[in-house]
Amino acid sequence: MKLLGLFRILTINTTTVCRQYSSDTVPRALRSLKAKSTKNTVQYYVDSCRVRTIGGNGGDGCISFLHAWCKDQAGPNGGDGGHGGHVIFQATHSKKSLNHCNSVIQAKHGEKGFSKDCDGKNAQHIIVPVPLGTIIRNELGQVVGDLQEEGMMFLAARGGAGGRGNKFFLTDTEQSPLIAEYGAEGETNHYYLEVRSMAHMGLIGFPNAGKSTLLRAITRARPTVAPYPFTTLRPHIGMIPYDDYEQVAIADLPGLIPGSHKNYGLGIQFLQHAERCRGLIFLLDGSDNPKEQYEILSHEVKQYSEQLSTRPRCIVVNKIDVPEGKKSYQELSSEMQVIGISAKTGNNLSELLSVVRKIYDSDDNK
Ligand SMILES: Nc1nc2c(ncn2[C@@H]2O[C@H](COP(=O)(O)OP(=O)(O)OP(=O)(O)O)[C@@H](O)[C@H]2O)c(=O)[nH]1
Ligand SMILES: [Mg+2]
Repeated sequence: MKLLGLFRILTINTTTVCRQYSSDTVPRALRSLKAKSTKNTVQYYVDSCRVRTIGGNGGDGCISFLHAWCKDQAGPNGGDGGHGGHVIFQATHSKKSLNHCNSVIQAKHGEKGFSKDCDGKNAQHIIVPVPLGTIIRNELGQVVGDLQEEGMMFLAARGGAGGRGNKFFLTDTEQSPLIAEYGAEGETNHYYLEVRSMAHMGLIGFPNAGKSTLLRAITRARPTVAPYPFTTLRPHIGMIPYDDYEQVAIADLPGLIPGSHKNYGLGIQFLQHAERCRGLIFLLDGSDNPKEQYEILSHEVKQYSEQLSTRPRCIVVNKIDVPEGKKSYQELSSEMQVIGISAKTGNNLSELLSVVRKIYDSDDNK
């Protein structure tokens, strides 16, 4: 019935609209009744940040004397203050970025001591989870921590010790001490945190070269693939399983363009994720002058770090399924050692995987 009613209304409306048009009046635009999405579509990926870590202060000791009904001056009974909490960074695989890291991390203070020998409560430590492979630098830029393994911890700021109450100062000669300690102040330190992904191989290439397509083809990672530049805005890591149960991690990094070292495009700062890699895969788009791409990419990597540019590398020409790709691959293979693949159709991926394994196994890079 309802449907029928709706149909009737629709038919009536069409006729009225036609009539309105004919009588030269402008139809009113309809507003959508559905509420607009309030979801924030902006993506953030923080892989380096500066934090101030503040340990909690210790609780003050207490000055107190016991007065019992049977003994008026039963002696001092002021308890000690509790210790302040520490701030600790702990490496965990469940975090991939530093988005959750606040710029100031303050631990709780210890509780003060109480009368009747009651000690104050120690404050809980604050444990901040950080991604595996986080590097911690002090204010001078020196590396003071490198959290490479699951569960590794770095003590960023110690909490202050609790002050002692007057009970502690009771001696043979001093039966009614009127002294107690203040709790110590917690440390305040500044650190720079920097995430360096724990991948064995890094994929470097121009935007749209097919890095994400290749990662999807050889691993179970699912980075977005699209025919426009800068689809990938943060590193993605996938694992290649080999039949001897060894797993090699590959990182898909955002694309580089000419002048990346001058912060063009997304810049070269994502190359910090390639710093731990044993080797680099230069993925060239076969359909768009791969030789020039290779020269630009080598230059950009060298601008970032001389040491990174000396890592073992394999040069891969992608998109050999299209005629231009195949042609430029044949031209380039006469000049240098390159592997021609098609990430989309899965052509020749096994050769690439065996070269990746050789680089992974090369002793001097372990
Ligand atoms: N014909 C063909 N197209 C490919 C191949 N590999 C990737 N593509 C296409 O190239 C386009 C870009 O692929 P992506 O994998 O998103 O490229 P990307 O290098 O990750 O790009 P960014 O994330 O922007 O840096 C997509 O439309 C893919 O379908 C290939 O082997 N052959
Ligand atoms: Mg991509």
